[in-house]
This record gives sequence, structure tokens and C-alpha cells, in this order.
Amino acid sequence: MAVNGIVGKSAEIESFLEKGSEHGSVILIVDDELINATILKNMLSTDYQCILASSGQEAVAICEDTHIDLVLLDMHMPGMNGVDVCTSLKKRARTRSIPVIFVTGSDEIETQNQCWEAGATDFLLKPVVLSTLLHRVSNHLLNKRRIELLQSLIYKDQLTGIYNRYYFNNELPRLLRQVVRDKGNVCAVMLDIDLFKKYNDTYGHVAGDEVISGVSQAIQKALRRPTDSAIRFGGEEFVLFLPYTGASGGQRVVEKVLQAVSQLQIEHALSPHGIVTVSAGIYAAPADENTALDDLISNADEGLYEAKENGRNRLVN
Ligand code: GH3
Ligand code: MG
Ligand code: MG
Ligand code: MG
Repeated sequence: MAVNGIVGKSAEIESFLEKGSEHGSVILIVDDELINATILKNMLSTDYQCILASSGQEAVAICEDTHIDLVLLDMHMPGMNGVDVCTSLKKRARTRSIPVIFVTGSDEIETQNQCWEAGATDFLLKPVVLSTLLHRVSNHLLNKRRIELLQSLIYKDQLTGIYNRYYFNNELPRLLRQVVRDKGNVCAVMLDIDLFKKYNDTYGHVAGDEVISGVSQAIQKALRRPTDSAIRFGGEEFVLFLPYTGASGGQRVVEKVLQAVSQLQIEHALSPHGIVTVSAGIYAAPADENTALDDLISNADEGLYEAKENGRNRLVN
């Protein structure tokens, strides 16, 4: 089941939530001593895909670059210790929702407090009991899936399966703050389907809805980076939020979107192009404390206005 645009399919949702459906999830085992990591891997590898990291730095890098469902984390490691790793994961938008279970031989209260304060999801004492490990891992993976499902239900638009306005309001400010902390560029794009009133009038609203869906999929496909998001902002208006992207990068993405929409070759008899097209306004700037989401959008919107004025089926920076 695609988790996108699934509202109303209760049987599928139920089966999705069944215990056991988390099998095959990817678990990162972090320990500076290979023998400890190998013991955990042997306990888990029947049900899960296990990746090993032998240092804190390596663990953080893997979580940034790879899809990880859960981390089993040693406390005492040279360099970055477990608490440092957990703190770092919880700070980053991309990694903060990964459950972290500390696995340590230390039963000191102070150590355990540090782990909880760093954002630990759970705690296991060595030597690890197999059934407890398996149940803890399974329970936390299930919780993570439930949260993801709920998020996809509230954050995805029902018609198109892409993000909705609620996601824009709730998540984008946080993503923008991350770009500000990283001193990156940010690019906002406002896209609008051309002459869509005429499309509805000619082909009907149901066909119109199909066009909105098709265009959304084309937009989604043109986005390459995991940090990019496409949002259905209004009826046939879309926002692209492209962190760590400057003007020229943003332009390339939007050119790809315009091309992908033309390639759909959806007949539109009242358009001068004979097919459905979109127009876009792009605004890119270095992100700093004064960067406001509303300003990014209104600047991109000005570009969109100009694109419409200049004949549509184009982008304006
Ligand atoms: P322009 O090129 O200037 O954008 O012309 P336009 O006709 O597309 O103008 P505008 O963007 O203002 O019109 C949006 C139209 O999109 C209005 C409405 O009929 C249609 N629309 C908005 N939401 C939906 C929807 O969910 N489904 C369908 N079928 N049509 C929608
Ligand atoms: Mg150790
Ligand atoms: Mg329009
Ligand atoms: Mg519009």
C-alpha cells in the first residue's frame, strides 16, 4: 500500500498496522567493539536488515545518508559517545524521528539519565536478553510506523498524495530553521496550472481533478533530493520548497517540472499550446534569521504573476 493518499482504505490501514509488518526494517547497530555488534546482529538478522557502525561519527553519517528505521546505540565509545550521537540525531530534521535504543553495560543512574535527556527512546542493559530485545525493537518499529501513518494522513492531500497546506504550515518553518542553522540557500517555487478554468469548463471537474493528480505526480518525479518537498498549496497551485538550493539549481528543477508536465501531453483545446501547461515563479536566497516563509512565497508569487503576464508555460526568477 502506498502510504500516500490512502484515506478511506480502512482494511489496508489495519493490515498496515498489524504487528509483524515492520519486518525487513533497517536497523543500525552502533558499537566500537565488533563482537558486541555482531552478537546483536545475530539476534536480529532473521527479521531485520542490520547495518553496523563502529563509531559515533560513522553512525551519524549513515543516518544522514541512508534510510534507517531504528538505532541500537552503545554508550561508551571513543570520540563521539552514545549520548553525543543521540543528541546529534535528535537535532537534525532528517533523523530526529528515528527511535534510538541505548544498549549498555552501565547500570549507573547518572548514565541512564544522560541517555533519556539526549532523547533516548528506550534502554537495554547488557547482557541483552533475546526475547526482550526482539519485543522492544518490534514495539518501537510499530510505533514509528503508526506515527508515520498518522503523519501521512494529516500531511498528505487526498486527491494527489503530495503534501498539503497543513504540512506547509506545520513542518516548513522547522525545515527552514534547519537551513538557517546550516547557513544554506533556500529556494521557493510557486507553480500554477495554466488556463485551468477553461479546462474545467471544457472537460468537466472530474477530468480537471485527474489533471491536478497527473501534474502532481509529474512534479513529484522531477524532484530529486530527499530534502525537497512539493505541496498542494491551493486548488491548482503548488509550492516547491527546495532547501540547500540556489537560483540556478532551482531553475533546473523547475525546467524539469515544466518539461514533465508538457510530456504528459494532456489535451487542452483552449490553450494556445493545445496541451496542459504550468507557469512558475522562483525565488532563491541565502537563509538567515530574517528569512520568513511568507516572504519566500510572496516573492515566488511575484515571479508567477510575471510568468502568467508573459504568456504562461514558463518560469520567472
Ligand atoms: P491562469 O493561467 O491565469 O492560472 O488561469 P486559470 O484559469 O488557471 O486561473 P486560476 O488559476 O485563477 O483558476 C483556478 C481554477 O482552478 C479555478 C477552479 O475552477 C479550478 N480549480 C481549483 N481547484 C480545483 C480542484 O480541486 N479541482 C478542479 N477540477 N478544479 C479546481
Ligand atoms: Mg563501547
Ligand atoms: Mg491557474
Ligand atoms: Mg490558480
